[in-house]
Amino acid sequence: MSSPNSFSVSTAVTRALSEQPIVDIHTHLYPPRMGPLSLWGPDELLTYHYLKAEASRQLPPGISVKHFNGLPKPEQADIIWKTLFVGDSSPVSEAQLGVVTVMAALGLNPRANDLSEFRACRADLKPEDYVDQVFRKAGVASVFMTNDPLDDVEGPIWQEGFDRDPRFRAVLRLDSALMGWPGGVEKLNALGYNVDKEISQKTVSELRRYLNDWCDRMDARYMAISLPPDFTYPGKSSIAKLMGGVVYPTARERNIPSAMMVGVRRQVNPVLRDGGDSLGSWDLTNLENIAREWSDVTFLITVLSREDQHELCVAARKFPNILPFGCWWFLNNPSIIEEITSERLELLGTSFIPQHSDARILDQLLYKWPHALKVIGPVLARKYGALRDAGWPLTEGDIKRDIGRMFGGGKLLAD
Ligand code: RAT
Ligand code: ZN
Repeated sequence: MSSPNSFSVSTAVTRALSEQPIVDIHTHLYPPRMGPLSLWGPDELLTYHYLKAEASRQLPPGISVKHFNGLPKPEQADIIWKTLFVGDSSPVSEAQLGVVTVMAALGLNPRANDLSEFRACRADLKPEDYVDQVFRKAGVASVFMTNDPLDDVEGPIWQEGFDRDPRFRAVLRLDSALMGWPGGVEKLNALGYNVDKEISQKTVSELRRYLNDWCDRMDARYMAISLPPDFTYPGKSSIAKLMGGVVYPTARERNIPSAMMVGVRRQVNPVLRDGGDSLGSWDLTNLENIAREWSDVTFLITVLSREDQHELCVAARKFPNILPFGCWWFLNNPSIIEEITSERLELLGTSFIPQHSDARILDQLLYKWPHALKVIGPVLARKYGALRDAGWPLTEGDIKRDIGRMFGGGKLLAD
């Protein structure tokens, strides 16, 4: 270990980031044992909804999005490849750059005319081995999944049981059960929970039984839900009643975090399916209300609107049970990550989780983490430089320790 002031801060930060096993606290990744949920390879990578939305702006003449939706996945991937990578403009968007980074990491030519080389390159590889390879290359130790027992594909996989891979940790996702209430009633009934459309005492206690049973069965490390920008708490809406009557008390009782991902306006353009969601700004006085009322529950919070980021930091200064995390979705772009990470460091020190990947396809770990760390590294280095300039005898050990806490899942999600 070097003595204070004798080492390069930026080299030390880069080293600490590259040596830190990353705990990725929100993804949509699943282990190969979960069969069709486990996505990897060029056809999945190219049909990622971020890319689909971008391709929809310039599809070849005669191909509408509706027509595109009906095509088999490999054909969709070919169209997106031709449109966004072989066309007459450079692939500079974050999602496009991501594909280029993945291909380069796999030793492929990203300027290829078609996907044949990419499709052939791992044809003989077992998915389990590819998971090992990608985790190792990306420096990822473990990922948190997005688990929904009401999902028609996922539910039966849990019911039948499978060998767990400890690197894939469970998170009970609540959107399909609780959002758009009473939309989830039928499926909850089918699983044996005696809930009614009316949010009665019986419904509340049956929903709590659902949450407890499934947190137990999955060994869920936290519960998560995405919420629209008009979510108010307290309130008379079904979702406000369900959060206050079901989710927060269960989080308290189990002593696990309640994660809220707020600001999504679902399906503003439904033809784009997963790519058709947008965002809006949230009134964070609602978060203050929640954090004040449930002061013994930890809230993992990420908000989708850029305008809300500063207010989230201020709210977290007032309430230690608010833990901001990640630069989510439309914010997962270098210019915005730089801004958000800087303001979080300035207002919260190191007491936040800087990033999650939100990867849906295994290969994406090969770009989402390197891209984010390329921006976060210099932001951290500038801050440590300022600290040393101010007279703090900084050591490499300090940097390593902080990075360990910020990227290793924090004390809540570390093991
Ligand atoms: O970033 C995404 O892929 C979004 O479609 C959502 O999955 C979002 O992250 C979510 O978890 O709702
Ligand atoms: Zn997500």
